[in-house]
Amino acid sequence: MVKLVFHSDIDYLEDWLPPLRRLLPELDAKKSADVSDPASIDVALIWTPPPRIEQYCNLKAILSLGAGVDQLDLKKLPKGVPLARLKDPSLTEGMKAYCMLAVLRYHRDFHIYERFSREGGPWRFDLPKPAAKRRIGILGLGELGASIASHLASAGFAVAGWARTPRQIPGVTTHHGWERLDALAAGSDILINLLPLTAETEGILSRKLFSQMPEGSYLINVGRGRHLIEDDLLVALRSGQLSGATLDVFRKEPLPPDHPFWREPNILITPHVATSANPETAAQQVVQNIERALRGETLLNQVDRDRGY
Ligand code: NDP
Ligand code: OXD
Repeated sequence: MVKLVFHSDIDYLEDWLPPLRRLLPELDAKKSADVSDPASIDVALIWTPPPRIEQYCNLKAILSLGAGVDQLDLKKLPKGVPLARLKDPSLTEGMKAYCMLAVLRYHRDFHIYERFSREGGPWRFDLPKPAAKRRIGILGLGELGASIASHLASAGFAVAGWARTPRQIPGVTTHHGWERLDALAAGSDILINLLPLTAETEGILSRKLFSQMPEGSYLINVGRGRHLIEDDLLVALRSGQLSGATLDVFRKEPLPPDHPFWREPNILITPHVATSANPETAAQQVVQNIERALRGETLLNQVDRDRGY
């Protein structure tokens, strides 16, 4: 019998249990609220840490329910327990669709036609720009960023990306290191953030970065809310330095009803739905990692806890 604790306020054990049990019939999985003996638990499958995580003193692995792990607050997790994040085709497929939709909305001026439709006109248009003349910059070229970059490049856009270390992606111009961030920003008519939240990347979407982007450009933030300095975005939008922002992630979620973003005309808000893992496919990686953890092996997609992603 393998004992697993499940903890999340956005995912349901009822969705995960059938595909997990199909692959691992001897699994005994409980929600954190139903665990009476934390010391008996082998593995944690969690979005955020369960209450009293320090009492789960025999954990062999912590498995994130997300691609990101910052929400687990790495410093507070028990030391020495390996941590893995999710990589799954369902996550990539959802993010590709979201980013393509958000890019096309700006590229084909739908954000302007939405306003004209609400306001009763005018009947006015600009001729569409060819995709090859629309420069898309992507911060983060990992599992998601690299796929989104290739997807947009194959749709004809001029795509560039930025990572920490050198990356090669056919059809995509790549930059790496802080000294190349200005070049990426200066060539981004639309900038997509797909970085993990770490001590280094927190606050990267700032006045400084916006001032390096072309006047009238757009931001799409699907990374994390703490990548963005919120007041700097409002200043950039109100001055016209940026023309619009599509935001899926926020410092505080749900976004409070009195937050100024709700009333900013050039911000489109989505409630952290850019993508999510489908338990039917992602269960395979979870079970492989449970088996690896029990054998004392390195996990698939194991997180470097010092690096933060
Ligand atoms: P990966 O870990 O696969 O990729 C991270 C990328 O960011 C890598 O290319 C990495 O560079 C780069 N990076 C990290 N730190 C730096 C730095 N200091 N400077 C420059 N580049 C850096 O992550 P994923 O692609 O799987 O996911 C990215 C993020 O997307 C997640 O962490 C999560 O926050 C967010 N996300 C949001 C979702 C939503 O619904 N809104 C859903 C899923 C994920 P290198 O290649 O050199 O290591
Ligand atoms: C994730 C997310 O990190 O949904 O997977 O944000």
